[in-house]
Amino acid sequence: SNQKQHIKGAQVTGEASLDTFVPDSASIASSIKYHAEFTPSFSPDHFELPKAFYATAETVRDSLIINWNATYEYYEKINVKQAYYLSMEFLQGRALLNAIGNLELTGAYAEALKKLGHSLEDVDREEPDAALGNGGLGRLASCFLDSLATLNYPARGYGLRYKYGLFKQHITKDGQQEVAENWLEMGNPWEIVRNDVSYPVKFYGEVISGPEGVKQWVGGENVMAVAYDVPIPGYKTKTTVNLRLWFTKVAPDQFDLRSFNAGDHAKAYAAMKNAEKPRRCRGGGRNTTTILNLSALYHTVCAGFQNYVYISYMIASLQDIIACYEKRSGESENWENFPDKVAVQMNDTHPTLCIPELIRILMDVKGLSWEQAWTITQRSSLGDISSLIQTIIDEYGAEDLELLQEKLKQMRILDNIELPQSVAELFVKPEKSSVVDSTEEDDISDEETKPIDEEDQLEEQDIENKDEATPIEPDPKLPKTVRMANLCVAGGYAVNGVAEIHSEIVKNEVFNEFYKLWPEKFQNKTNGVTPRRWIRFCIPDLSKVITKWTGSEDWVVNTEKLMILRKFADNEDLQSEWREAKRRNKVKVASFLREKIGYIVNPDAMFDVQVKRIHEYMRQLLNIMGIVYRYKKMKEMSHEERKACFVPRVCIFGGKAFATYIQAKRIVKFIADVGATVNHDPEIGDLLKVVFVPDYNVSVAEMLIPGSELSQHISTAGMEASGTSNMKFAMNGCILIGTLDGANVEIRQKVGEDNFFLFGAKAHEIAGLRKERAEGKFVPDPRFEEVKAYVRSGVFGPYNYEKLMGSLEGNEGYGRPDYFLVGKDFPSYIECQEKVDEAYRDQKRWTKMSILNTAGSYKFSSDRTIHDYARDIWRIDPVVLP
Ligand code: T68
Repeated sequence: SNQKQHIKGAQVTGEASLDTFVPDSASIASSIKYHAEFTPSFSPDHFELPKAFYATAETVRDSLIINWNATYEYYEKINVKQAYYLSMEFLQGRALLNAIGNLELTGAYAEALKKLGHSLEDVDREEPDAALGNGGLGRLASCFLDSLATLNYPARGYGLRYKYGLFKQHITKDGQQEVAENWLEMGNPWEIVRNDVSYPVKFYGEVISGPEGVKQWVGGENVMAVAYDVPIPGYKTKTTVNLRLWFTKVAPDQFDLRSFNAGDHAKAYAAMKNAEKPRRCRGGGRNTTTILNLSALYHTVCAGFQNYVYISYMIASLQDIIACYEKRSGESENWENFPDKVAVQMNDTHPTLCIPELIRILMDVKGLSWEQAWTITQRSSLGDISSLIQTIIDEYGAEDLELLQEKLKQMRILDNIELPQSVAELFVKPEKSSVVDSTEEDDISDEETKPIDEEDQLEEQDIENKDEATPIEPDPKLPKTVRMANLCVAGGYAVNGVAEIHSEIVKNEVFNEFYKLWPEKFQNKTNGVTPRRWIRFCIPDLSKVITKWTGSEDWVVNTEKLMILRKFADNEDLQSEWREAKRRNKVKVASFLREKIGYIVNPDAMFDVQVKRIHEYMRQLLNIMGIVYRYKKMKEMSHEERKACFVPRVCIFGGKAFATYIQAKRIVKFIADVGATVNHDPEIGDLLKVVFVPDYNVSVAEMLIPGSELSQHISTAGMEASGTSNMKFAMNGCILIGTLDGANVEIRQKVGEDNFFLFGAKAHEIAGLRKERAEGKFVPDPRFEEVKAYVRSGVFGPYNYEKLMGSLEGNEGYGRPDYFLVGKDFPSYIECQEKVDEAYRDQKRWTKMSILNTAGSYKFSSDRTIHDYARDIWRIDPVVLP
């Protein structure tokens, strides 16, 4: 009752029920003071930052807990079917403003904090950005949680509580440097540890013969996975979704991942058991712990996500789902009904091991037959091939998989699946290359170009898959890798691509064999993003304009209302309000750039932005080569000519390169070098600025996207599964320049062809173009040759650009020439950029295009995606709490 009292605050008396209580600024201030004093994270004397943030967040969490308890109590009571969203990544970003926005308490909190001597803005900035993921895949998972809660769908999220988030990126004269992101350093006010919810995760063990010769796997060592719950509030609803993150009782930083990956499991275990063991350092002064934990995140989920340890923790999710099912069904427990109560969605193939694990539990623990277990599993698990291209590439480069192989054998997956194809080959392939330790960053040579190497393996694999007549006999002596995606397709009830073009590629190319076998499994669910975080809260002034012109705030939960804007796109009043709102956000970006990196940029220049992970297929290299071309042309002109010919632009880049992805890091260095030259060229002045924003993350995106005018989504066609930042930019009235790839195709349809700058080769042309390129038949555009020569001439400093420029030509030692077709698309790209300048000169036209982008973005709300999943795949209905 004390707890309730302080939540209600000093002013609340009488009969007010906690469920209906809406706090005012005075009660909020008193709650904040309570936490500042009684929650033992900081000393009591001063109410300063960051303490003010933690105390504030704790009061919000209190409110969330009340709603959250009500949510799950009710689901249990009515025993409703739930969706379980399993993802190795959640890119949550900051939670405070989002939570109080959803609770409709932003004003009250701002006032309360003011009384206590702080601004809400300053308090917000103290929150660490929770980056338990790399990019699009993790952010999609977070948008989905927001929509699930907002739309009142009975659901839960499951993931991993990584001790370190994705690294912090510093940009120095040498390019990208990585620094550990210790996001939990001061504690996480949003989470609650559930010491009573923990499950053993078993390693090793043996297969024993049980009664009647039935074999069973008995696990050996146990590690305990403990639940940490994070409440995810919906917008203007009491429904609060639980994100359950697993953590080990033995901290993962004590686990010797390096030895484990190298096959020395005994040593890894010894290290893990000795939790107090002092941290070791290794040569070069780099701290092993840091490396291990960073590796745990991005090697596990990026390079070798089949890494057994982390996926094993995910297996705790399944035990939890089963325990929850048993608890709810009580006496009437009937496993046949399991799929009527449970839909397990896997975000990409990373959590695929849950499929054999569910089968194992149902057979070995619950005593079901193979047929029953297989059918139940198929009916309740669902695969989402969200980053298929990368995934397939990754899994064929996987390492150290003896354990997985063993486990699958133990689960008798391989003995029992009957398919018209060679079973062993579908799920397990012999390891061709020797085992590589993916955590050995130091050992990776400068020649490393990982994605390309992996592409090679993919191609080999494709050939194997297609060659039914001559199946390759797996060599039993070699270690084997699991084909996670194949397992996912076979073991799941449905598989979906994440944009229409991607779903077609999935059906017609990547999984064509499976598609022929089970056409009914294959679906499309075009991705979406939450309009709460990505419009309503990140650009409040434009939101007000939208609300005014669409007549209400309904668009926040019903984005179809954004289409109303279409009929006013030419209206001068709307246009001037629109321009003002956008300009205010450009000014915010300009001050951020000044504060962060000391660059002064002109807010009246066009803000041209490319922010996403740095990857060759995303072609930041094409963007920067285009900028170099622009710069060179400017240099060749007189001052007057320059001004007449070019619209002033601020070209902004942001994104992280994987620490071991050398080619991507070269691209970062190149962009930074071009910036250093161009930005200090007095002849150029405000006409061109090139900025690399360090440490791009969710919070930076929330500030940058609203202030952008042109955004670049220029991947080699067929390589971007969907993209989701393209949707965020369109929502924020930003015009896209892009290829016909991923969701760009659908965005262009919705915003109108005239309001999208299209260029480049089409997906179906790519294979032919690559072949032509490899055969030396490609004739490069002279402007492209000119740019390469200019870079090589040393204008941008002494760095050796040969590796970068050479990759565009296929010089010896690098591999395939210009695999991502930068040279091929260069002419159409720079010509398209000329059209961009022309359009921008006519501000009326540009504003109209901007309005039509926001209007047409209605389709790309994650609410639409979640409704589609719920209806077509999960078969769950919304439940509004009483
Ligand atoms: C992204 N995938 C897709 N993967 O690239 C993007 N992969 O097109 C899509 O919009 C988004 O998923 C959501 O569906 C990723 O971000 C990864 O980060 C990743 C990590 C580990 C292994 C493989």
